[in-house]
Parts: sequence; structure tokens; C-alpha cells
Amino acid sequence: MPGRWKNNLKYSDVTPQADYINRRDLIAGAGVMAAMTIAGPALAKIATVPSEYSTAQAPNTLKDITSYNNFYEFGTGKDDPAKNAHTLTTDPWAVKIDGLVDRPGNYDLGDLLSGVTMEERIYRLRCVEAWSAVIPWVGFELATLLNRVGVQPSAKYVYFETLVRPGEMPGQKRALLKWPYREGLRLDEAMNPLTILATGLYGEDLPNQNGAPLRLVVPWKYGFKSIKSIVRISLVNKQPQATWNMQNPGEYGFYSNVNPNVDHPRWSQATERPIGGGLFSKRIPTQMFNGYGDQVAHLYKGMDLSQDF
Ligand SMILES: Nc1nc2c(c(=O)[nH]1)N[C@H]1C(S)=C(S)[C@@H](COP(=O)(O)O)O[C@H]1N2
Ligand SMILES: [Mo]
Repeated sequence: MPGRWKNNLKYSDVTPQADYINRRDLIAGAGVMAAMTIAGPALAKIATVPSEYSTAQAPNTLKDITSYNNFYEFGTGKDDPAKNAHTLTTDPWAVKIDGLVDRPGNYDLGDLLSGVTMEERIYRLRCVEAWSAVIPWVGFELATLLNRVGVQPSAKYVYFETLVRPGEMPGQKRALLKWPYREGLRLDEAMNPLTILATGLYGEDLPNQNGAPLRLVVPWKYGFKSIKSIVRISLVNKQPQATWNMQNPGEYGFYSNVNPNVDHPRWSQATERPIGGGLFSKRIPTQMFNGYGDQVAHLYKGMDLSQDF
């Protein structure tokens, strides 16, 4: 793979000024794809234009974001991923894309990402433990990737799997969960522009504990839907397995939308504790769909979200 992702490359480094200025218009057409492909895989990794969905809220510090994590492959404690994830080799990295797609394959990550438009995004990511953070992700729309591999009309869901490599993921030596960690989205959720694949944060490659080299971010759903260190993306026609839903279907539904009106059986989901303010910092009200209702509420029209939780 031609070098690791360089998130500090600016679009203007490889693109004429006029294109840079008109970037947003170009994204809609094939022009950008072509330009990036010609620039070559290494140069195609371009970031740093804020997403229109970025919140104005100040992000958490890099230290907060990288030292309080959930990543059971490295242990169940919030500080285990920071302690243990350094053992994971993330380069080379392959992602298998299969199922109902026109161009299935076992793709090298660098090849897969060459030509994918990069944008820096700032999203609030909520977690089921009722803590929350504001994280400046570097990523791109999952839809961009799915469109490149060609989703077939019969596909209804997208299924994801995390790497299984017990030699480098000590948590996998125990049956803490059924490995691989797996997740799924309905196709329309997957195609929503708020659903991103992240490759970095704070303009740098993703730290291992945050899901290097490629993780999902679905900001209107509880944290566990945002699967880390992805090695497989399958387009399927039936609702796929999802780790926490398999583990305990009474507590974790397939949808897992952030919803202050539907409590988890063992705790209230009405409020959350922003991380970074110390353990006794003030809880704040949780918003429906984590505040992204304008973008995603239409996906659930007509559904009873207390049943489809
Ligand atoms: N492969 C994998 N992905 C995972 C998890 C995990 O244990 N394994 N934990 C999930 C949970 S419960 C949360 S809250 C988020 C945490 O993401 P963060 O550590 O980047 O904040 O990752 C999710 N993705
Ligand atoms: Mo979580």
C-alpha cells in the first residue's frame, strides 16, 4: 500500500485553485473522482474541509478522546484500549467487500480509499453508557464507498465485521463477546450523509484505540453501533447480526437510535455525562437522535421507536 493515509494533505496541494473553490459543486459530479484518481492513491487522501454537519461545539481534547474508550478486543475497561491497542498492526490492511455488490473484492485499504473524497467532520458521538463526546473525525461518507463498489437493487442492509486477530487483540482470547464484533445498518441509514467511515481524528491517522485504520461513525445512534477496525463490509438482503443485539436482544435493539424517551432496562437514557469534565461533572439532557433529527428523523417515519429501539 502506497504509504499511510496523510490527513494533513490539503485539497489545494493537489488541485488547481479554481477546483478547490468550487469543490462542493464538483463533488456532485465525476470531476473530483477523476482528478483524484489521476493524482494517485497517496495524494488522493485529502482532508480538512469541515462538513456542513459539523457542530460548533468545542471538541474534547485528544487525551480525552484517546484515553476513555470501549473496544472489547483490547479489554473491557475504559482505559484498556489505550493500554493495549498499540499491539495492533494496521498496515497493511485489507477490507473484504462482498454480497450484493457489482465489484466485490478483497481490497487493500489504500486502493479502496484512493479517490474517495475526504472531509474533516466534527460529530458528537454518544455512547450507551450515557457519556458523550465531541470528536473531530476525519472521514468520508459511507455512501461514497458504497457507490463506488456498486450496490445491487436487492441489497437492503449493510453488515460490518471487525478484525479477528487474538495474537494482537488480547480481549479476543476470552469469550467476552462473540467474535468478530459485528454491526449492521439499514441501507437508507448507511446511505445517509451523516454516516461516515472515519480514518482519522484531529487531522491525524486514527489512534488504534479509536478503531484504526477504518471505523464507522453513526452520530445519531448509541456508540456501540460505530464499529471499529473494519475488515468486512457486506451488502445483504436480511437484517444482519449486530453484536450487542445478539448478546442481549432485550436490552439492545437493532436500531439503537439515541432516544431520551426510551430507557435502557437498567438505566435512564434521558441524560448524558460529557466526558472531560471529571466524574462528577454535570449531566446534560440527551437529545432525540443526538440532535440530528432534521437529517435522520424521516428514516423512521411510521415506526414505533419504543418497539424498534
Ligand atoms: N470492534 C469494536 N467496535 C466497537 C466496540 C468494541 O468493543 N469493538 N465498542 C463500541 C462501543 S460500546 C462504543 S461506546 C464505541 C466507542 O468508541 P470510542 O472509543 O472511539 O469513543 O465504539 C464501539 N465500537
Ligand atoms: Mo458503548
